[in-house]
Amino acid sequence: MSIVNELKVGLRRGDTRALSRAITLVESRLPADRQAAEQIIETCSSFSNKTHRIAVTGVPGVGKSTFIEAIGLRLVDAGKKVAVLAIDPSSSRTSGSILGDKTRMDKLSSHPLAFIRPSASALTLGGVARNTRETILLCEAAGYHTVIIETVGVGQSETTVRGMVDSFVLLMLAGAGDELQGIKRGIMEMADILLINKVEEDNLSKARNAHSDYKTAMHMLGQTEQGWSATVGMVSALTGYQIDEAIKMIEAHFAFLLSSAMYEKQRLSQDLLWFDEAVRQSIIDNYLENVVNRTRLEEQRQMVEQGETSPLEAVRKALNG
Ligand SMILES: Nc1nc2c(ncn2[C@@H]2O[C@H](COP(=O)(O)OP(=O)(O)OP(=O)(O)O)[C@@H](O)[C@H]2O)c(=O)[nH]1
Ligand SMILES: [Mg+2]
Repeated sequence: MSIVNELKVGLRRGDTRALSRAITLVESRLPADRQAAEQIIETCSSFSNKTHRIAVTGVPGVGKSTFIEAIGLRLVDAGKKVAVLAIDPSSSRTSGSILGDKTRMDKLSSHPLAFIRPSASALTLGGVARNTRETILLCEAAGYHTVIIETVGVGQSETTVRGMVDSFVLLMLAGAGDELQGIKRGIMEMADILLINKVEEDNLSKARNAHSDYKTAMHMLGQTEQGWSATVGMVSALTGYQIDEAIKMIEAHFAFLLSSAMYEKQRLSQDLLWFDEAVRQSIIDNYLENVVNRTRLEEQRQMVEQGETSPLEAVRKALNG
């Protein structure tokens, strides 16, 4: 059996080894691997089985991994298959080893219904987006109904991830100095559910104030593009405080998407976004595959560096020969 068929069969059976191998193909930059990956991806249907894609974001250390483990454990205990993907666009600097440690999620990862994959990718943001979308599809093909994506709250990765998920969960801290903790307004606007994490006895009253402030702030921001009014809650990922309520909030958003037909609409517009990005990426890849193009580009680049030509002229020469 060819590797492609072997992996397709493995995925259909929900075999995690086949899933890991398929993801490795998707992450590979070798043309032969990419071709195999595309053949596998093509057989993964996009939204026939109404899977739920959830992003969890927030500043470093806010408790994203701990929160994902807490909700993930409850979901698998309820018999759901949960896949967790972690994206860190900056992980190229750490070769992923630190990320690997941080996303261990020990209890969840040892559960037979959970699959955890830190995506320590040294690719460009465009590459991260491409890999992650495809990885989501592979997980769904392997029967994971819920796919949770952890992303560091640094800005651009959020927008990319927002374009891949159904529900966007933003974690915040209560009273950590600045009211919005450097979380940009744009990221708050994207949130479907905002949760204040690390709410424990010693900061309960501070958290209640923050809760009401954030409720006002989210109300002022108005409804999301899908016509949803963001909900705000308080949790402790560590103690489990209101974790069941948080799951209910996330599930309520999912139910809203399904009942309003926004689920399909959002996924279709995300597919369009994917198409546009894939076209752009493929044009770039095709161009750079050609050695003559690469050489010409490098020559012109050096000329710009040495002030021998203007950037625009260099572009024209590089692209038109
Ligand atoms: N007290 C308390 N500590 C928490 C809670 N959630 C997470 N922590 C702690 O906060 C630290 C960071 O938690 P992580 O889950 O790794 O945070 P993260 O947002 O995934 O961090 P990065 O992946 O580095 O961005 C750890 O020491 C956790 O034990 C909580 O609800 N209460
Ligand atoms: Mg983490």
